[in-house]
Amino acid sequence: MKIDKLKQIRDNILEEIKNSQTLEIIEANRIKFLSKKGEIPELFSKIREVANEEKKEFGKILNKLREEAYDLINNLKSSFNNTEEDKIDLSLPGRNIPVGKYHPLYKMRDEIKQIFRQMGFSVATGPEIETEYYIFDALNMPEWHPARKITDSLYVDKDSQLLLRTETSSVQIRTMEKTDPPYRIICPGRVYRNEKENATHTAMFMHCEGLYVDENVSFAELKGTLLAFFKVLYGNETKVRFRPHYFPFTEPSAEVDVTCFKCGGKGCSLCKNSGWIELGGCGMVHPKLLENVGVDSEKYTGFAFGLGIERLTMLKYGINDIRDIYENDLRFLEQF
Ligand code: FA5
Repeated sequence: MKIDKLKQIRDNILEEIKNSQTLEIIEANRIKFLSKKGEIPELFSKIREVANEEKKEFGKILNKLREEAYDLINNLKSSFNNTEEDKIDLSLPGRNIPVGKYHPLYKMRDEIKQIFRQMGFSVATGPEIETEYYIFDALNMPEWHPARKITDSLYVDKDSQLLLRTETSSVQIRTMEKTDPPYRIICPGRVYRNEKENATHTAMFMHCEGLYVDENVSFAELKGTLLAFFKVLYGNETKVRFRPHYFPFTEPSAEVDVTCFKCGGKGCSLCKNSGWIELGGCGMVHPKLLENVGVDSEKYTGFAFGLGIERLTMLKYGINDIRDIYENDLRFLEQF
């Protein structure tokens, strides 16, 4: 074979490779020209037929052709990868990334904090695992009180008297121990009770306790504070009733009810036909509690209250079953 003929074959091969339009054609040309039985190795076998004085140049041209063909194919392949497969299409609409929302229970907790802050209360917190002292003894709970039993409370360890707090009143005691009066605090937080669950009760729920202790604090101020709170939360038309009750830590004591949101007060299964839903307990701080923490009960008086945040949430958003709040069903949560 003559050198001129080889040069012509070389130009044709390189031209054909350059014209490869798709990845499949590039691969087909690689096999056609560079594989073991491909056209370029085939040309190497023709060296035998070349005149002796041209053999050297023939070999040089062939080696260069093999190199060029190899580089060309590799470059074409990588340019195809960049332009076809990894290409970013800027005209495509963006993907919707779902954004989380604030849980209705926490919305309510923050609203409660906001309302009481405006009335001059500050927020106090404390541990969820408590000793019997802070849950029962300091709160004037008699030895016989059913809440002390494991059937009512969830003990971490009965022997060491450690239990999950059943109310956040323990935070009130801890606060009064640390500082001198006056106190004006709310204590929102999780509490735990050994309860059977139903539409209005769960074993873990959120409490918001409040405490106001100063000179000459009266029951009228307690009523006024809670009434103002409920009116800001539910609107001016809200009706609240105070029912006499017994709590060991307050005297006198009352339970606070608000008109049932489901039946509007007519009576239904949710409110057990009473027309009212119980939202909390309250009363004037028992003098023994003040003495337990070294506060002069002759000089200071105070009121305390405890509200269930789930019940407040149910009333605000018309939720019929408290368990919906904890089931994390997106169809429920997305409504808020
Ligand atoms: C108490 O826990 C008293 N510590 C409240 C109190 C504080 C009275 C300060 C006086 C002075 P009670 O057990 O009733 O009270 O609970 C208060 C509120 O928590 C109830 O009115 C109700 O709204 C809510 N609650 C009680 N038990 C549950 C439960 N299992 N699931 C959901 N909410 C509950």
